[in-house]
Amino acid sequence: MATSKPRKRPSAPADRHDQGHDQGQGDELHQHAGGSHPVLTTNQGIAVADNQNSLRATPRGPTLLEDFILREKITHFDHERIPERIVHARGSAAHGYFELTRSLQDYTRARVLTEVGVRTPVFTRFSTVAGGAGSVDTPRDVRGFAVKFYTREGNWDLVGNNIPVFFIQDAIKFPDLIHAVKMEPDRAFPQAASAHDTFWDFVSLMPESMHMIMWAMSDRAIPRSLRMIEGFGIHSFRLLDEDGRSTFVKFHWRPKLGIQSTVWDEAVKLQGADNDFHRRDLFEAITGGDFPEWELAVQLFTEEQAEAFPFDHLDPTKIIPESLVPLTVIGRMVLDRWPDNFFAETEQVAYCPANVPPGIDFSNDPLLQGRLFSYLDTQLSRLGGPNFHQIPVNAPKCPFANHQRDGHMQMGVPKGRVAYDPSSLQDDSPRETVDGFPSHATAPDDGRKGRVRAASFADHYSQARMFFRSLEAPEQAHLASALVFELSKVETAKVRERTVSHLRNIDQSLAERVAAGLAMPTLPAPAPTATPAQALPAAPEVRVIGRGKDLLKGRCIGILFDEGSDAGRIDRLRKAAGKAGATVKLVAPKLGGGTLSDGTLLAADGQLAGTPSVLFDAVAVVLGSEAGKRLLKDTAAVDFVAQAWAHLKAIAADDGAQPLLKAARVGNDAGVVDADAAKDFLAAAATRQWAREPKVRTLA
Ligand code: HDE
Repeated sequence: MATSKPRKRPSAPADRHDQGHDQGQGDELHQHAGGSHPVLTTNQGIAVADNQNSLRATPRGPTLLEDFILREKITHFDHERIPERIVHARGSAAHGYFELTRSLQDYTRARVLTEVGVRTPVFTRFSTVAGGAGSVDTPRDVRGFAVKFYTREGNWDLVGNNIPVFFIQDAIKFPDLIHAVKMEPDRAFPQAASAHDTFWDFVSLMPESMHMIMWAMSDRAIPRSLRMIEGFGIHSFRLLDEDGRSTFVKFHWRPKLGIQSTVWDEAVKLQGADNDFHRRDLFEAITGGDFPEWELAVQLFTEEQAEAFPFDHLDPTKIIPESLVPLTVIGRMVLDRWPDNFFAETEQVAYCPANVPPGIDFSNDPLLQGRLFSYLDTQLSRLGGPNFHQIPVNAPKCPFANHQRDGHMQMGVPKGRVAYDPSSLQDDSPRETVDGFPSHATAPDDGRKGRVRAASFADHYSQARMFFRSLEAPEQAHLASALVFELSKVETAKVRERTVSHLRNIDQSLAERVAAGLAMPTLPAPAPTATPAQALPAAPEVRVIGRGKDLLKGRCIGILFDEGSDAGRIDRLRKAAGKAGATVKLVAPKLGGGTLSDGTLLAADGQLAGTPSVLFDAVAVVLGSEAGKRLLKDTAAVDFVAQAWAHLKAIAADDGAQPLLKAARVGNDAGVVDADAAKDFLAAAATRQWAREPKVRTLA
């Protein structure tokens, strides 16, 4: 109800919408009940005195249609959702900057790649591909890695993934691929999962997807953190120098924290423990001042070099091994600011691979060519019209001007009579640039039209084999087990068999392991192919193990304690872990924590029942003997330890925790240490205990 308290003049609110408004005018009328809050108004600027009750005919009578405050509020609410992205719907993003450390001026005139030391603002969005906007963060899936550089010469969008190849060679297959991987249309499940018939039916009929399948079934597709994934532009692009001479380029992002993955059982349990595991991790790191960072590296090569490659670099199912073209680091990206508003920024950001400044150009990769069309097209309907470039997160930060006018949600107020070109009536109307730079490579094409696939795109197995054979043994076992898991969800026997028939062309041992994991009575014949796999040198860069960094920075250690826990021990562990760069979170059966051995009260960050050990990279269990016995009756406590053991994590435990370790069937290895051996614990916590894996699960 309206208040009768004295009214004060409000101070200017940060989120005040002043657009199109003569500032200050009417402010004396917008006074409110006190304090420094702005006055609540309708979208028309009418002050609202009662935001609790709608207008009624009588206190218990009907609501009146004339209540424009209610109608406006509900109407706006009814339209709050926009269509989610058809792919990459679930994402998290952050602001930051890109700083060039090495000039590419010999190759390009794009200033973002030639001006060393200049910090270009960026907005970077990470995403899963298959799930809807409200799905989980940790399914087995490719991760999107899209960077918008607000360069001085206009926006450059490098819209990549965390895997350097793709499923298909031609954009015309994209709707089929996505229809096959998304939930099946009749039953509307599974959500955010490739483990179902339609996906495997499609890919097993598309041998070109086999290299990508190797990556997607590898540990790359179950990352520990978005801060620990690589990013790839995938396609070859071109760089153009001042004279229009072109060099091919592939872009790579490499995380400063190294690459790190989860184990599959952990990823599955994370889905229950925290739907937002990756989003929260990124949020906590950035808002806590621990800014994630990536190196940008390039592979540069000429047309002549490309012709000598044993594959076609225009085929997006191929990588260029680093042994062939090494990486050159040219800059770094730091993400240092979480968006102020998820919808306004992360949801409304619109990336498009066609957005390139002069000096960066496209190759003829047929997948890239299709993408150049798709993004603007989808955004017209997703964001409701042709003016979405005016949304702050999408607008260039350099001046921009043209004669495009009107349309839905036009936010600008163009002045003058001239909205065409050429014109002579207005001196300040925009004109074409006079620098004469061609902006497009001038390579001749032979001009024969046809719906054809180049013969150079025909080898579907060599790099798939190279990938599998380059992995470390535990990674190979994970990949084989992932295939067994996925195919075990496939109901149609012929689809399982057809998939294994491709595996035979990739690696016989892999096919045998998967067939055994599925208990197939006979091994299917190899899939027919005119282009059998060639033996290629190993490419160590595809591994995850060994390419991570044994760092505590970026990792999180959970300490489980309870009433009576040893105060000194907890304190020493916390200090040592903090000094080594890890985050520490305290877990107790009750959020209020407990009174420690020295009489101090320690509160927890998480309640045991809702804070399982999957949320941590390593755990310490510090319990007095009473609590140690008490917690034996709590499956959440037993699981806390058992899962840390099963997920190959370091465990530090004191005497009081030993009964719990016994109940959790924790064995002995270098990763299980005494709670007082902080140094050993932290060394073990910086990595995974791969040697333990055969003790804890049967892998294919
Ligand atoms: Fe995309 N993709 N894509 N894609 N893609 C979209 O654009 C598309 C492909 C990627 O955080 C859509 O605004 C086609 C490869 C990312 O907002 C859509 C083809 C790679 C994102 C679209 C591909 C990507 C998208 C959906 C095959 C890695 C999320 C919503 C020719 C290099 C960007 C939207 C963000 C989003 C089309 C294949 C990366 C429909 C047609 C290959 C990271 O336009």
